[in-house]
Amino acid sequence: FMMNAALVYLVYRVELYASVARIVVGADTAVRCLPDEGQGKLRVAEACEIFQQISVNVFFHNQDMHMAPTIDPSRYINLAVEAQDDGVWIVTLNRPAKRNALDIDTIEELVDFFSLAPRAGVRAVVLAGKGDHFCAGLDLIEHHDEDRSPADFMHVCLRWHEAFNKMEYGGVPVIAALQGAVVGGGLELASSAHIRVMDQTAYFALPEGQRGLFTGGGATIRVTDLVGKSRMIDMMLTGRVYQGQEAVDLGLAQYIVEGSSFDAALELARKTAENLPLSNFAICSAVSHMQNMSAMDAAYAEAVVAGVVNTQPDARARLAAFADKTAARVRMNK
Ligand code: 1HE
Repeated sequence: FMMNAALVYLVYRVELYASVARIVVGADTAVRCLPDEGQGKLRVAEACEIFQQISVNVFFHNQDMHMAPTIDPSRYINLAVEAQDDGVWIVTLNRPAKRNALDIDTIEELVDFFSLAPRAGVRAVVLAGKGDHFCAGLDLIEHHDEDRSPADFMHVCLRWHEAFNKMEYGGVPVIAALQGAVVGGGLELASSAHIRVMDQTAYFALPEGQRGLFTGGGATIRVTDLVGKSRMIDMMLTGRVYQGQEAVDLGLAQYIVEGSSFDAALELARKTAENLPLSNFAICSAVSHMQNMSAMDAAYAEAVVAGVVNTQPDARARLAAFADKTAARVRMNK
């Protein structure tokens, strides 16, 4: 019995280390991710799967599997956070009486949620605002009352960047559902989402110029990216408002709907959540990173990311379905 047990143990370790070698993950990461030896044997296929996941973590999250966090919706006050069955989460700015103006607590809650989301199994997020307006931007009353120093406000802005960068680069698809005012920092928030859906009431503006302010939440980067430098400067100088189809034509939103932008955003989020998480991770992280690189570096990084994503075991069933003609074909819209 002892001999057999030793043999099984030995084979088990050899199999595991073979798996480790196969995907080039450090042995200490591997050992920390193993089940207790007392818990029984691990088959090669399971070991490979675990290590494939570790490789994803090592490549993309640099996190230990056992540290995967959970999200506790009750911790949020200025946000309403709710999970759906299919891994779609709904995050709602929840200060309608203040037109969802972004005070520092709301920003901290956004940092918290979007820091956890990529490692907590969140497959897509609908970002919404409660009430008639998506978001009125910087909380001007808090800003007035705090009478901040330049250094203080620089740190406020850095927290905004932390939150919005987590959204844009986090790898989890974020679909913004827009209605009413999407202004100032509200537009900076919306432009950090990967998809924006507007209803007929939504309108976009940068009233900073009139308020004696300047954008501090990334509009100079993201809004300029959407509409171009000249239009962005015009919006800031004159307070010009864009709405309706014109806003879509300029790139401020990708969809405009007759009914509820929330319903449409939820539908898109559900569709998105059907993709493999690693594909979504690359789409919602790598594309943004690559925009910041030289073309040569971006092409190299693209090859590396495609090397990992396009060989993921989970994709094989989808490729097989295409090969055996059971997968849906890409067709024209009806
Ligand atoms: C606010 C804010 C706010 C409303 N901070 N409290 N953003 C702006 O310049 C937009 C300022 N807000 C507005 O133009 C309007 O409020 C809205 C078009 C968004 C909505 O209008 P309305 O008529 O529905 O609401 P209201 O009567 O103006 O405001 C209702 C309440 O929300 C009121 O509070 P109450 O306690 O007196 O009832 C408002 O004070 C409050 N409220 N907007 C604080 N923004 C990192 S830098 C970013 C720089 C910027 O974002 S600048 C752009 C700031």
